[in-house]
This record gives sequence, structure tokens and C-alpha cells, in this order.
Amino acid sequence: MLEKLLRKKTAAPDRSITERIAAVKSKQVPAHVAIIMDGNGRWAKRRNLPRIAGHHEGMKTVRKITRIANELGIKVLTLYAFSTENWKRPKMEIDFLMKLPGEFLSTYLPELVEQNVKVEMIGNFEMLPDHTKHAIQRAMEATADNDGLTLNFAMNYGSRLELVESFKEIATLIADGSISVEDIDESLIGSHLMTAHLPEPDLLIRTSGEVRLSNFMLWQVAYAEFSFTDVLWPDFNASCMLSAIEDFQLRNRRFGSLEGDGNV
Ligand code: V07
Repeated sequence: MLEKLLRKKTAAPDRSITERIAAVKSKQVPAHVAIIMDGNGRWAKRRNLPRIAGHHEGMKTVRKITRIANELGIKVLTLYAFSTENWKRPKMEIDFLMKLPGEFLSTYLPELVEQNVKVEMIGNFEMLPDHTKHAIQRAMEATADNDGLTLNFAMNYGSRLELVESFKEIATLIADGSISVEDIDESLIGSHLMTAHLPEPDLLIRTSGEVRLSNFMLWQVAYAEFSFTDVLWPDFNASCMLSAIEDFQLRNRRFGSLEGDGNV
């Protein structure tokens, strides 16, 4: 009896992945999913491995989740790969992290191209090491004409800094007389963010049990659904991704009405 009740709470976990994909695709799929990929260090610690082993395993999860996102018809997948805060980590760990884009792309770029995935990046590009810049630049160029999933890496990204830069640009436009104070509105601010060309995230996922935003897309997630899971990023799989989207679709059944949106 108890078991039956509990089973109802999650969206049909006993169905096959193929069935779940078909069911998810028959409903409204979030256009933009953003993920804070947390728990790589903890995954390694539990196995008595160095933190970098967790980062490396996390990179393989990026590949798996990109595939399922593309398969589901998600338009944009933004992954928080490196924050402006991450520079405080030990140099050896930073050096390792900065090699991951190159390794990821030399392994998976051919299949990204084949799957019509477009690689993009938000964040401060200039501060990255040259070899990291070159790897990302090459991937962006090689996939520039693709129009399937946009795989958007947040690298050296921090949302407050992004907002500061946006306000500076707007202030400059006012100072040189191109626009007036009255022209400032939500859409103008949005158009000066690094995500100006992308739809806003509909769903934000954070793994590993932390329930914080950590300076990620503060402006952009104003209307997003949040999904938190205790699963560590290297263990996050297609089934976990489907669960997050199934939950999103259950919650979004009232989509279109303002009921429960805090506005009424
Ligand atoms: C990183 C693996 C995923 C878990 C989070 C931390 C470690 C893929 C990339 C990447 C970035 C840009 C790009 C292609 C791949 C990456 C960093 C860390 C810094 F164009 N995974 N991954 N970059 N981790």
C-alpha cells in the first residue's frame, strides 16, 4: 500500500527510456534547460579518487545529457562549466579543468557536428588560457551553421558581472546620447546580456543536493521552474534528465494561466 502511494509520486519510473522519451516529446518540451553540474568532487571522494577524476567523469555525463537533450528536441542546453569563483581553486585543479574543453571537443566534436549541435559559450572568454580559447573557438566555427540543439557552455561566467557589464553598456549609450533613461526597460537590459540571442531558461536543474543559484543566470531564471536532485553530476543520466522534464511537464500543466505564479 505504502509502496503504491510512493510510486505515484514519481512520474512512472518503471517505464522504458524509449517510452518515456516518446511521452515527453508528445507534450511541451522546455526550449531552454540550464544545468548547474555539481557533485563531481564528491563523486570522486566517495571512491577515494582525486577530484579531477570526478571532473573527468562529469565530462562524460555532458556528452550523454547533450545526446538526450538533442533527442528530446530541447533547443538550448546551458551548462555551468566554470564560474568566475572557480579561479580560487588550487592551480593544479584549474589547469586540469581548462584542459577539459580541448579533450571534450577532440573526442566528441565529430559526433556533435553529425548531430547538428551548435556549440556556443557565455562568460569572459579573454581570461581563459590560449589553448582553451582555441579549442572552443574551433568548435564554435565548426558548428556555426548547425541549427539543432545549441550546447551553450557557461565558462568563466558570473551573473552579477554580466549584469554590471550590461549596465555599463547601457550607461555608455545614455552618456553618448544614443538612448535616454526612459528607454531602459526589461527587454533593453535583457538585450545587453550574454544570453540576448537565446530564449530564457524554462527549467534550471542543479545536481548534488545543493539548493542555491551560485551567481548563475540571476536575471534569466526569473520565470524558470527549478529542479533539484541529490544525484551527483557524474551519476546523472538519461533517466534523471527525463524525470526532471516529466516533473516540469506535470507542473507546467497550468501553463498559460497566472494561477500559482505569484502574480494574482
Ligand atoms: C568541465 C565536466 C563537467 C562537470 C563540471 C566541471 C568539469 C565539458 C566542458 C566543455 C567546455 C567548453 C566546451 C566544451 C566542453 C568543460 C570545464 C569543465 C571547464 F566548448 N565539461 N567541462 N569545461 N567539467
